[in-house]
Amino acid sequence: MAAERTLSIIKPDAVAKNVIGEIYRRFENADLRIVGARMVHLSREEAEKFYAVHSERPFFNALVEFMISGPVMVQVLEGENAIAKNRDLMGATNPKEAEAGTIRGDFAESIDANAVHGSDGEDTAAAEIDFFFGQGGICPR
Ligand code: RTP
Ligand code: MG
Repeated sequence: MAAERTLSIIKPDAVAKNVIGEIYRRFENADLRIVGARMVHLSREEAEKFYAVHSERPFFNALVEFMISGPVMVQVLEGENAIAKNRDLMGATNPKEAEAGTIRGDFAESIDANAVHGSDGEDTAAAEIDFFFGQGGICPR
């Protein structure tokens, strides 16, 4: 299978916990390469745009508030089956349901402060990578 790319975000809770390196280690151990990365403190407008698909959901405001509460670390992961592989590494959305050994199982506090975001399909991966890296910043190897 050809190499695939996905967008990953280490959310404000995990950045505050100083576990960026721990999470990067898990990507690398799973043979995912970081081919682009930037740290950003999202504005409300950016967070609302990024999560626009959820704009009608009851948790939308809490999600946006949380995502702008501190800086996030954004990366493009590349590798075989990268989208599904990253979702497996992340674990269940609700950390109460996430298995130990997954990123959320080990680092997430709550369904809002759940440590990481990962694209959920080919179309969203392409759109989310474009959102953060459309002006450049990906370094293929
Ligand atoms: P993400 O997009 O952040 O990778 O997470 P996900 O695919 O596992 O979950 P998704 O359904 O896309 O929801 C996006 C984020 O919204 C928050 N959420 N809160 N209170 C709730 O019922 C609820 N449901 C979702 C979570 O922070 C989730 O990561
Ligand atoms: Mg999602």
